[in-house]
Amino acid sequence: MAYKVSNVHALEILDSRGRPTLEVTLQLDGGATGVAGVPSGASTGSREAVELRDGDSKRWKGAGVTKAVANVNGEINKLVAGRSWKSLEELDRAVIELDATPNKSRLGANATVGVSMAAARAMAVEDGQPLYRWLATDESLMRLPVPHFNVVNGGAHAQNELEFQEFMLAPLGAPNIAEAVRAGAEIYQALRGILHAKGHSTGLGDEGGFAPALATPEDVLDLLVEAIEASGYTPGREGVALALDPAASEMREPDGTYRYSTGTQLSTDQMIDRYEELTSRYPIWSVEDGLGEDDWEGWERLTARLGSRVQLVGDDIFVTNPSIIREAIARKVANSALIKVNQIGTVTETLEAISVCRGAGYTQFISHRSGETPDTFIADLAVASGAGQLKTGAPARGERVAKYNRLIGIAAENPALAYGMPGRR
Ligand code: 2PG
Ligand code: MG
Repeated sequence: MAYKVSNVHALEILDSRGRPTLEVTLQLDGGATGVAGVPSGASTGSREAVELRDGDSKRWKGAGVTKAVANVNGEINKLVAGRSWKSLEELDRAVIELDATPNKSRLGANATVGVSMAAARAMAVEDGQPLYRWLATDESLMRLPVPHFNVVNGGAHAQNELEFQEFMLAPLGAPNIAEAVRAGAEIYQALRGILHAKGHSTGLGDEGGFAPALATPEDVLDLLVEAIEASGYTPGREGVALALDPAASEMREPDGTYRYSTGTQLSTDQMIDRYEELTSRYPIWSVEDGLGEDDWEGWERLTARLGSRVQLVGDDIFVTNPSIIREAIARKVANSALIKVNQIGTVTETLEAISVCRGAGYTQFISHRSGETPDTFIADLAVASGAGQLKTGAPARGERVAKYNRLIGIAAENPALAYGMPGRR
């Protein structure tokens, strides 16, 4: 089966933060069309594939994406249109070659990932398959992921003092995705009530979580446990567990310490002690980016200390890059990788990163970006890969809810699909 592309083109549209991003449309000769909205991060890893921004201070303060749009409509269209492609991989590899840089800095990873996502969608339509089934390399692995609802936002995603970026609810023990979504949303509403009653702001951060003026992670974790119990759920792995993304690269100082905006400064080993204490005291099952992207030795010690009982997820440190993940596996750094399509810039390389993790027994955690569109590609990717976990913000705000709703739709189409982490049922 070959896919003949007739045209690919892009537009500069808005993302959920009101910043410009790309919408890419790819058409096949047979009439099938795929459209994709490109996500964009705020707390980015330094080795991510490059998001091409115009740098023209007269438009969007330099954040415009007309150059990336022009690369899709020009060079990339010229390469892919009018040709038959055997597979998405063949098309992605050709685009990577056309870019000819190690990090997609010439064409822009925002251009290449948009083309890749739109191509996958169009190819699935041509084959008459839903995207999740078309993306699956082994259908027996497919499952509905545990949604990780980011209900309190700090760090680069909010204007408060809270140093940790994300506090998530993970209904690991829910019987199915619909009940997991209900749990997340009920606890989110309960949390709003609790914050309000205690006189805290219920204003929202970039991912739809509350952004109260709380100072320490303990303050937030106490409220989360209270909200879980008040909603009639059990805190912990059998019920609703907690997950953190401190995004510690953002706290890293040039002298190698970690600084909280409250002034506290901790060494790597003090940070590790802190995670040991927090994960013993609270029902936290997963910690992402507990240390900075350049603190590989610290990560080795963190993994040796906590890796047998806590999921330790590499985001900024791995940037969905298969070669970096291979290096991490060899060095026993982390036991899980965050997976973001735009960090690496094509769907093919994203699938490769997932398979490298799987081969080494590292879990895979599919993720949105803090800047999103209503695009639901990652919900399908999570099901297709069988990763078992997806984080896509709070159970509120259209661009986040769209993904959770897509999972509910996929479950309804496939009543036999299992829910939860691989190994469960
Ligand atoms: C993260 C992400 C998504 P950003 O750090 O995991 O929640 O944030 O998209 O800003 O990098
Ligand atoms: Mg992260």
